[in-house]
Amino acid sequence: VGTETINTDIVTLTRFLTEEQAKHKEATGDFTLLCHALQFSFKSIAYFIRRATLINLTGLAGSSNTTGDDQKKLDIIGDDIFIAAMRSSGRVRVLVSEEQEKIISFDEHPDARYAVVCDPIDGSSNLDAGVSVGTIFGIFKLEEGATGTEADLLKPGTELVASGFTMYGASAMLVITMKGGSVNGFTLDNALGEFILSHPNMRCPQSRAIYSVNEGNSLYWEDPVKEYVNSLKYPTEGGKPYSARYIGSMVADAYRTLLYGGIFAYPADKKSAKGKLRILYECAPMALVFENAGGQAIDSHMRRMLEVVPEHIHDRSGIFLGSYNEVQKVIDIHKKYEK
Ligand code: P6P
Repeated sequence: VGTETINTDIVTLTRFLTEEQAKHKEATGDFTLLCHALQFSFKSIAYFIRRATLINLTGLAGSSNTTGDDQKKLDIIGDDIFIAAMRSSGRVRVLVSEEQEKIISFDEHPDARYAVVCDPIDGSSNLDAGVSVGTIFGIFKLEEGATGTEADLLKPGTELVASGFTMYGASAMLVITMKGGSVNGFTLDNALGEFILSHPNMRCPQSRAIYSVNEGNSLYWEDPVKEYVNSLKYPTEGGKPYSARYIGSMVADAYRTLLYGGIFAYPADKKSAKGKLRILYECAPMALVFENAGGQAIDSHMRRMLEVVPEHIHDRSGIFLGSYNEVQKVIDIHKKYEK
């Protein structure tokens, strides 16, 4: 291979974060250190997921370790890794995890100014099937004087400082965006142990005839949702029907939608009046990514997802997100039902 084809100016996540920090003269470096702890947790989780498949399939290391502890489920391992990384960063005051009923306050770091919300391993029920699972995260900066109580965390996604998600597939992917910034994709080079910028400035296509929803819930859908989905499947103006793509793992469905375009929906319905997905660590972080990539994200009341305020840390919401024009179709159809 000629040397001219080898990229010797690789942008790692570490370099990207350093360059980002340099753009903000007032930056203390705390956010950068927090992101380094984040990326370490992603590398560790990626490692365990790769090994877990091997362990489960081949029984390597047996069902318990030398001290007789039960083999932890991956969600617990992922959660433990994430909590340890956030705690040891010394930059996080409080953490919300899908795996933890209550908030986790790091009282040993009373001056830390960041709050992190996360789903350490979203979609973990799909793990045995080899489906991509991932971590979804959001970062808030606490108000001056806030001590990181639950009330400090009931914020709209518009106050997110950054958010993103990872996808632990053949090679781990990380998609991250800062408030008012672009969306950047990084691929984990397992040999280097570095996330490499592979998808700079990701833009969600404005339209795409792909819809991603669990049609197994259609019995429970409200009329506007039924009319909307039927308009894609049985087009009246002579267009071709949309393609259906549903993986059942939010990070995988979201990543495909970000890359190819289309729409992902988990509507609130008669069975789940508030929807299934959690506002703080699934809907809001994803909504920030899609808005920063030129897409849209709304809830089942057609409100901008980023403006929805959770009533409690595990509060849920319906969500439609993806290509700007595809989400607009949902809004237009719902308008017909407004009283
Ligand atoms: P359903 C996975 O359990 C999850 O939380 C998301 O990752 C995914 O989008 C959704 O639930 C799938 O839910 O009801 O279609 O299986």
